[in-house]
Amino acid sequence: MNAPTMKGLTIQAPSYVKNAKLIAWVADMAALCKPEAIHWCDGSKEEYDRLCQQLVDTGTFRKLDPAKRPNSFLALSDPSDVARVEDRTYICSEQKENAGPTNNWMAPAEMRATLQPLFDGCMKGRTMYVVPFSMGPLGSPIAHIGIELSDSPYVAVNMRIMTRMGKAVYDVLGADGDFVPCVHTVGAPLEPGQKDVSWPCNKTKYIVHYPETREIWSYGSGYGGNALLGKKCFALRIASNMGRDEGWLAEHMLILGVTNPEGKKYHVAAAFPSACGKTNFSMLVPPAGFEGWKVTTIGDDIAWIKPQADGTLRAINPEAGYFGVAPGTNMLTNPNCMRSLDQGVIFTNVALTDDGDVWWEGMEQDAPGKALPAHLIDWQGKDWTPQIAKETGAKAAHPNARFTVAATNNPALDEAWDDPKGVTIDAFIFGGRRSNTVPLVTEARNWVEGVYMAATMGSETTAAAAGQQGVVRRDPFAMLPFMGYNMSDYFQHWLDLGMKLEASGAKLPKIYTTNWFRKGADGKFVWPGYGENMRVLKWMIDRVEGNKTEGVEHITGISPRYEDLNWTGLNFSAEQFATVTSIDKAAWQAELKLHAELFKQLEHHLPKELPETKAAIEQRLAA
Ligand code: SAT
Ligand code: MN
Repeated sequence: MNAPTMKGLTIQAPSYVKNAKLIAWVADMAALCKPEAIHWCDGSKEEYDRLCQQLVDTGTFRKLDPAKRPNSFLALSDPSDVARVEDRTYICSEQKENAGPTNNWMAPAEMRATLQPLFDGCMKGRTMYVVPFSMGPLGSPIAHIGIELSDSPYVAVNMRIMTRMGKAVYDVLGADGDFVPCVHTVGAPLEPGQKDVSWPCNKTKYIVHYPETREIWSYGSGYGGNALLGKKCFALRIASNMGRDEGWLAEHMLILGVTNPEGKKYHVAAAFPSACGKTNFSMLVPPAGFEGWKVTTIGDDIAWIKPQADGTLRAINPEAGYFGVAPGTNMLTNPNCMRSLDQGVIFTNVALTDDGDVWWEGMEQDAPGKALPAHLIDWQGKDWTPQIAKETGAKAAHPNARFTVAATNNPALDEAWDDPKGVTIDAFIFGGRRSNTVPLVTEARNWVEGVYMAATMGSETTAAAAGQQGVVRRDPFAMLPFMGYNMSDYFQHWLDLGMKLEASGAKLPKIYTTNWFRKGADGKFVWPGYGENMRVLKWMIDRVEGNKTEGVEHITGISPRYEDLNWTGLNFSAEQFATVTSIDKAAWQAELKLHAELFKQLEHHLPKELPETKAAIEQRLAA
């Protein structure tokens, strides 16, 4: 039964693959995509090493100097394939309203008809990798299984780092277990004798989700968020649909553990948009003045959160690795991350040094005396010198250059990071990137006010997505690019969950908003950020612990006064504090107009609690 054949191609599944539905699906996809061969990934170290060597041989990878960066590789992408493509990303629900006004939509039948000719023969001359993966600890009641079919060995090796990938997944899947089918192609079939390029991709791109049938189809890109389908496509867009139907949450959130000097441990889940410091915050090193405090990482990008019978919320990190932004990472901004990158890393689109190591802008801010490298190969494979950079502004690393690294490389990894039960969430943080208006930190007075603040969050766009950078857009819950259904229904889902937990008599997690990014009159960031964010985190934790510290109420919630934060070890004046916390009435009036615009756009199914909360803010503003 394990060997249906298709046009001379034998779908010879390994004997440990018992799932008939899976085998039939692989056969169907092979018949459609017409790969030259099929490779069933077992997830072993040998397989990983073999595929990496193959990527070196074909020119996709360069092996870095093993003395400087053991077991590490650099991939330089096609210059057109460097970020997520939001305008090519679709939620193809049966009803347009279920995708909602924030998503691109096409009717499933129409999309299938569009994709059919693109996928027909798309893997010619290539190997189709069958990549079995678990999002979440294998067998965890919160975890789910996916199978990605991809013609990219780069995807296969990245998936081994980013997920629990390999043979053991089939034991959990069994003969009739369920999985999310994920099909990925770079969309670059090879004719007989045609030489491959180092980063195959296609100008045409489609990142397609069918929420009702829980399928993912990705065409034309080899880049992370478009191609590693366990991440945004499954763990957020498809999983948000599962969560809505089953009463749980799939969120664009890091999860950290924070232990106070008394030894009491708390867990915080924090949503920031892409490339706004989730990895840094999740690996935060408490600064001087915070002796006895400890921060540990459970996850750096995605949280799956399930309410329990006792009214608590339990969260897991569905991923097993970090796909983080390299530029700006250094021993000052994120020492734990730098140490994570010592070995076993896949770098994408950073620069190559002449001695076989990697470099990126902002790598050595801790060594101000240190000169720029005299020569590099930049992310486009071109010569780079400080002189060229000065003349042309050329960046050595792409601003969205990434590293892929196993969570187990992280010296601050939480001992419960792989616990199938997950951890109990005590507080949520929502943080946008805003040069003005939004204060450093605000505590919501209640769940509804917290949902309002998250729903109306704005953030300046970053290089994580193709398109214009630095423009403020509404990014509700930092989920705008990742929401798998109607945004207003998602707000309702959050409100319903809060009501349910409250009714069970449970203590609800507190909800905070933060903004590390306010700028002064000189256009520079005022708040030092990074490890210093511990000062804000401590205030939150002390508030969670029975309002051990004070704050002051204002139009959108409660914020600390200068004297409410611990300033030991940092020179930060009351004036500077005022610059990052002041509430400018005119700015907030303008801000509320933008909330009104958002609510107009999301009017279908918008929960009435949101405009009610807005009205209350307006009243306070007018008072
Ligand atoms: O590029 S990814 O989607 O993998 C990362 C991100 O944008 O958050
Ligand atoms: Mn992300």
